[in-house]
Order: sequence, then C-alpha cells, then structure tokens
Amino acid sequence: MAAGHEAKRVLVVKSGGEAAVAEWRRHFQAVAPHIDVHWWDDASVSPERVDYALVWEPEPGRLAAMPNLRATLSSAAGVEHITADPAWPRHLPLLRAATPEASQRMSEYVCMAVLALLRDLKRMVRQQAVHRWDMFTTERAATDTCVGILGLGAMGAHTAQMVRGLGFEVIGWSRSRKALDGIECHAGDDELPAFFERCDVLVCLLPATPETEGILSAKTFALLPKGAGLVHVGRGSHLRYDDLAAALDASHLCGAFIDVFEEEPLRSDHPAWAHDKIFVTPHVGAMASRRARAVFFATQIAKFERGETPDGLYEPARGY
Ligand code: NDP
Ligand code: OXD
Repeated sequence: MAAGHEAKRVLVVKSGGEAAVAEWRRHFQAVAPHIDVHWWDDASVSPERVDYALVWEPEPGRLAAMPNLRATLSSAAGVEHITADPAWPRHLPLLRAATPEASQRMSEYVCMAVLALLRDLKRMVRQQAVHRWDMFTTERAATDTCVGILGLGAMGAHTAQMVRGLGFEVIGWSRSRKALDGIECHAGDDELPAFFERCDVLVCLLPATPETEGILSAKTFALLPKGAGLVHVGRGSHLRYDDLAAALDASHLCGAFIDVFEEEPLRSDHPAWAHDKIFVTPHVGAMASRRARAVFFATQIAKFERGETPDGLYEPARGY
C-alpha cells in the first residue's frame, strides 16, 4: 500500500481491550502510517478528532457522540454488536471485517467439524477418556455425504469449495442465486425445504437478521435426513437450542458443533457443555489476526477516501 502524503487520520480502537492497542498500532503503522491509532477511552483524544472507530461492542451512544466520524469498522464479520446500539450512526458507512484470512479460517473450522461428525470423533474422545480400545467404523465416506451450507457469502462460498475439496457433495443456499463451480446453489425460501432434505450435514453461515432468526429449529431438524449433523457457526439467534437437544436425544440428529450462542460467554451451567453429542467451541470459527484486519481496514479506508466502494460494506436495507 502506498504510504505517501495522505492526511493524518485518527482511529480509535475498542477491540481486544486496551492491552491490544499497541499491536493494532504496530500493524496499522506498517501499512498506513498516516493513521494514528488510539485506545477508545484515550482521554487525550477528543470525540471531535476521531475519523474512524474500530470496535467490538461499543457502549451505546459513544459512536454517535463523535461528530466527525467518517466510518465505523466492525472488528468482527458480524455487525449486530454495533447495530444493537439504537444511536449507532447509520448514515455513515459500516464496514465488516470480511478478511480473506477469516474466510480461510472459517473454512478450516467447518472442514474440521464435518470430518469430526463423519468419523464420530466424540466416540473416540469418550473411548480415550476411559482407555478403551474399541475399533469401529462409521457408515459412510465423504463421497457419500452431502454437506449443505446456509449462506454463500464471503465465508460460505469459500467454505463450500474447501469442503468440496475433501470429497463431499456440497450444496448451498442464499437469498440471491449464486453460480459456484461444483456447488449446487439454491436460493430463496421456496427452495429451503427441499434443500434441508438433502443435507447429511447442515452448516449455518448466515448473518443475524429478523428473517434468519430461529432458522435452526424443530421444523428444520425434522426435514433433515435421519442421522444428520449440524455445524453452527452463524449467530446464536439462529438456533433454538432446546429443539436441537430434543433432535439429538431422539437420535434423529447424530451430533453438532456449536460455536455461537445467544449469550456469550456461554454460562458455565448451560446444558450444551455436558451434552455428549455436542462440541461447544468458544466463538473461534474465524477470527482473523489483528494484522490481517489492520491490512484489510487500511485498504478499505484508502478505497473509501478515493471515493470507491470499500469491501465488506454493511447494507442497512438487507440487514447484513
Ligand atoms: P456475507 O454477508 O458475505 O454473506 C451472507 C450470506 O447469507 C449471503 O450469501 C446471503 O445471501 C445469505 N443470506 C442472508 N440473509 C439471507 C436470507 N434471509 N435468506 C437466505 N440467505 C440469506 O457474510 P459472511 O459470509 O462474511 O458471514 C456470514 C455470517 O457468518 C456472519 O454474519 C456471522 O453471523 C457468521 N460469522 C461467524 C463467525 C464465527 O467465528 N463463528 C465469524 C465470521 C462470521 P446473498 O448472497 O444473496 O446476499
Ligand atoms: C464474527 C467474527 O463475526 O468472529 O463472528 O468475525
């Protein structure tokens, strides 16, 4: 990236706590030395001086109190931690951390999870815990297994190709129809029931919107083939946990990975922790490194200031 004669900009950061600011500063400095990085609560930076805010869960009203803010940068791919603030500055661009690194990491996570469900990793973990050598084989190979991905955006499309590379048949569903090499693409609510009926493993990579709320419910699970698995890496609002537990307990579903919950961190007495068919992971699906996010946002700020459309732009009308 050109580090030339750009005007100085002030970026305040609330992501990873104050301890992370030095690292953010170092990464921005390397690619965009004209961007001065400060901690969100730095008393020496008056709200009028702030050009950009890179945030995770900003306190309600704080962004609105920055009169010269040019854009809000979400340190995550999802943005509901910002749009939950009734006063968030919706007239300004809101950019999601849609880095290629996050797509790569998400794809790796989903590959790990679908293979673990395919080969019954839970059973191996249980056996090892009691030192039991008990050879077993699972019903089918990847080539006999269909993985269905809800959401074919930045994460879903990349994930679909990596899962396909493992030998699985991959189908996907999105709002608008996609054309992805080797992936059967479905679109719209009308095609959803037939899509679910095909999924031996269902992967959720949707954003949290009113339309997608509760999409992983008893009605959906009933449509999945018996023995299907779930990999949930979307948002907590998608999943009706009790419906999932019921489908697992009835052995209609074989197992699930859940990376996202309505309340995070997940409380220590939540039943998911102890469910023997569930892997709980602490929202680690895709978080990109600070370096990758700093490079991404420095690039997008440059594009935005040249009058171009930056990548990862949130569209209020769509809600994602
Ligand atoms: P994108 O905005 O790039 O893609 C979203 C996809 O969902 C698009 O394909 C979109 O369809 C589809 N979609 C949205 N609403 C609907 C709907 N009502 N019906 C059908 N399809 C719909 O987002 P990303 O791929 O970057 O991220 C997706 C989500 O993954 C995030 O919002 C977040 O919830 C989750 N995530 C989780 C992470 C984790 O660590 N667990 C990390 C990163 C993301 P269309 O293409 O037609 O617009
Ligand atoms: C998310 C992320 O949005 O980790 O979940 O980026």
